[in-house]
Amino acid sequence: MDNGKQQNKSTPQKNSKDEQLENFRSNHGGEKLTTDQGVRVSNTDDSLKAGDRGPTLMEDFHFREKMTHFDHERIPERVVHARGSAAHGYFQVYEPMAEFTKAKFLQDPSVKTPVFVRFSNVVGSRGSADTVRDIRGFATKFYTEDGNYDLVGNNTPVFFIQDGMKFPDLIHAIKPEPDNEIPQASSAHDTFWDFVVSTPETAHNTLWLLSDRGITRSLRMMEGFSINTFRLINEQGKARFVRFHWKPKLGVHSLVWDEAQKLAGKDPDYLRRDLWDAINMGEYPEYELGIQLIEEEDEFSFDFDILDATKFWPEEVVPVKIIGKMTLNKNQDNFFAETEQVAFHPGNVVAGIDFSNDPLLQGRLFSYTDTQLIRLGGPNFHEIPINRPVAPVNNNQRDGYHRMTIDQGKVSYSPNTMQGNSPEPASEAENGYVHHVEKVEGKKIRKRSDSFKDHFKQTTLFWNSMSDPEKQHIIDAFHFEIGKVKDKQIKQRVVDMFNNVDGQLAIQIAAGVGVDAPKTPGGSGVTDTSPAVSQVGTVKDAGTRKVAILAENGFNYPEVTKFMEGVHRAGIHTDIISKNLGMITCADDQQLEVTKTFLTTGSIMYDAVYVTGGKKSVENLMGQKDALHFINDAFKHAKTIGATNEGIDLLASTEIQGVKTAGSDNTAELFSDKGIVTMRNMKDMKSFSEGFTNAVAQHRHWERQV
Ligand code: HDE
Repeated sequence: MDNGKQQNKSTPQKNSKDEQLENFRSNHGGEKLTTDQGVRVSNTDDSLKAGDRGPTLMEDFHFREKMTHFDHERIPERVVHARGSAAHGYFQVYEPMAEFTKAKFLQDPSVKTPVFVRFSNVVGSRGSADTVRDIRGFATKFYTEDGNYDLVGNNTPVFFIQDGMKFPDLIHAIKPEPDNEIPQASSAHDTFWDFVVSTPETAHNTLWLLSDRGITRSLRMMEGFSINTFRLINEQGKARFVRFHWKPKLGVHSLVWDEAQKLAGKDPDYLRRDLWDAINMGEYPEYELGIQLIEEEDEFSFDFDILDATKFWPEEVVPVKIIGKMTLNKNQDNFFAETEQVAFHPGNVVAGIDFSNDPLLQGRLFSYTDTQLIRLGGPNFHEIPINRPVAPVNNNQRDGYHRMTIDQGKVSYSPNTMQGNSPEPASEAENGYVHHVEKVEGKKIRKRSDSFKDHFKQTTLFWNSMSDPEKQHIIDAFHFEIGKVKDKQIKQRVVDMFNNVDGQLAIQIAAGVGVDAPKTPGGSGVTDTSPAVSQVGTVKDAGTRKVAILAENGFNYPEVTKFMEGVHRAGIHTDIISKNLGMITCADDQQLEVTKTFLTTGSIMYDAVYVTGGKKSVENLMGQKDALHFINDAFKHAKTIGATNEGIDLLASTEIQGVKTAGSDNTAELFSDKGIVTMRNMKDMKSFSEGFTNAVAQHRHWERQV
C-alpha cells in the first residue's frame, strides 16, 4: 500500500505499562539455543537414538522438553468472544470530570492512561473468519493509577437477554449445533432462531444483529457500548446512572453481506489485518468516550426500565457527553502472551465507578473470573504481564498455580500484629474503594420485574430509524438467516414475532422465506425515530480508505501518477492491480510496480476502484474476465468506481452498462453520479481526484442499490 500523506510513525511514548511490559519482552535474537533450564543445545533436529536407525531414547531431555511444551501450548479458547484482535494505546480525558466521578483517570487532561483493547466476534471459534455476521466485542482495559478498570462492551447498545441466568441458553443456541458442530460462526440455523422465537426479549438485539452493524467494515469504524448501566460517583458521594459509548473518529461503516461472505473466504483475517496495518502505518485508530447520565431521582422517568439491557437510552432523550479520547498506537508483540491471555472483567472498577442492579450485569459479575480460572489455569492470572495493574498490588492472597510473586515474611493474614497490621485497608480519603450505599429491600423472589416486559417498542424505534437501504439490508438478512432455517414452524414464528415490531417488516420477511404473511399486519404503535442509531448521518471521511487501480501494459503514466498524488493527499491508499506481479510499462517506457494481482486480491478488499486510461491497457483489461468481475463486484457492493479517458470504455463492458458513466457530451467535464466518477480529459486530474475522493468519503452509494 502506498500513501503519500505524511505518516505518524513516531514510536509510541513509553508509559509505565509499557515499561512494565518491557521487563518481560525478549526476541532471543543473537543468542544461543538453550533448554528451559538454560543448558545450551547442540542439535535440535535429530532425537537421541540407539543407533542412527534405532529407537529414540528416554534420556533425550531436549526432545522430551520440546515435545512436552508443544503438547501443552494451547489453552481453552474463550467460551464466547474466542476470535479477537487487540492493540495498545492510551486514553486522555478532555476536562476534569470531578462533578460526576472521583475516578482519578478522568480528572487530568494531561495524563495519558495506558489501555489495551481487544475487539472480538462472539460466536465463532478462534480460527473463524472475521467478517461473519455477528455482534462484536469492544473490551478496554485502562491501567489507571488506582488499579485496572475494564470497560467490557459490545458494538450494539442492547443485548439479547435481560437476566444473566439465560446467557448459557443463548450461547448454546447460537453456537454450532451440538450433534454435527454446524454451522461455524453463524446465527443462520435452527437452534438460534428457535431460541429467538421462544424468547421475545431477543427481538431488539436480533434486529441490530441483522442490520449493517452486524458486518462492520473495520474495527476502526465501529462504536462500542457498555450496554449495562453503571454508576458514576463523585467525591461528595453523589451517584448518577451511566452508560458508556465509544465513538470512532472515522465514523460507523459496514460491509455489504455478499462482500462479507466473499471476504470470509478470500481474507478471513480481514478485520484483524486492517487494524494491524493501520497501526503499523501510523494511522492510529481513535475513539471518543461518551457518557449518558441519568440522575438517581429520574430512575423511573422513562418509558423503559433504565436497568434493562435490551433497551438503549436514545441519544435524543439522554444526550451523550463526550469526555475524552482513546488512541490505539501500538500492536501487540505476541498474540498469545497479550491478546489471548488478557483477562477482562466488568467487575474490575475503580473508585468513582460502581455497579447498578441491572440483572444482566449482576450475572456478568460472577462469570468473568470464573471463566479465567479455567482458561488461564488458576487464580494468579492477574500476574500475567498483560493483566498486571500499574498500581501496586498488596494483599494476603497467596500461592496457587503459577504464582510469580515471591511473598516474603511470615504474615499472610489480617489483622496482624507481626507486620504492624499491614497491608492495611485504606480509608475512603485514601481512595479505598467504598461501594455505593443503596437501600435495597424486597422479597427473595425468582421473577422478572414488570418494567422489563415490553420487548417490541424500542425494537420498532430502531426499525423506524433505519433509512430505506438499511431496512432493505435487514430484510435481506432475514431472508438469508431464515432461509437457512429448516423447521417451517420456526420460520412462521419469526414472521409472527416480528409482526409485533412492524407489520410491513413481517410481510416482507414472509415473502422471502416461504411462509404466510401475518393475517393482520401488526406493530407496537411506536412512530418515533432515533436518528443516532442509523449510520446515515455518520462521519464521512475518505482518509485511510483503500483504492484499487486497474492497469496493464500501455497505461497512461502521467494520468495514474497524478491520480495517485491527488488521492494520497487525502490520506487514501492505493494498490496497482494487474494480471501478473512485476512491472507494467506505459507507452513511453515508464514503469509501475504491480502490488497485487486479480488472483491475490479482489475489489472486496478495497473501498473503491479506479481504471486509468491508456488504449492498450484498457484493451488488455477488457479481455480479462477477472478484471471485469473486479469491477462488477465493486458495482454490486455500491462502491465508488472511477475511470478516466479510455478507462471509461472498460466500464461499458461491465454490468455498469445502463448506468450513466459520463456527462451528456462525453467530453472533458468531471462527471460524478451514484458513485461513478469519470473524466475524458487529463488536464484537470486534480479536480478528478477531488471528485473521486468525495465519492469515496460517502462510503457506499446505496442509490445504485445492492
Ligand atoms: Fe460477556 N463474557 N457475558 N458480555 N463478554 C465473556 O469472559 C458473560 C455480555 C463481552 O475480549 C467471557 O473472559 C455473561 C454483555 C466481551 O476477552 C464470559 C453474560 C457484553 C467479552 C462472559 C455476558 C459482554 C466477553 C468469556 C450475561 C457487552 C470478551 C471469556 C450475563 C456489554 C472479552 C471471558 C475479551 C467475554 C460472560 C454478557 C461483552 C464467559 C455470563 C452484555 C467483549 O465470562
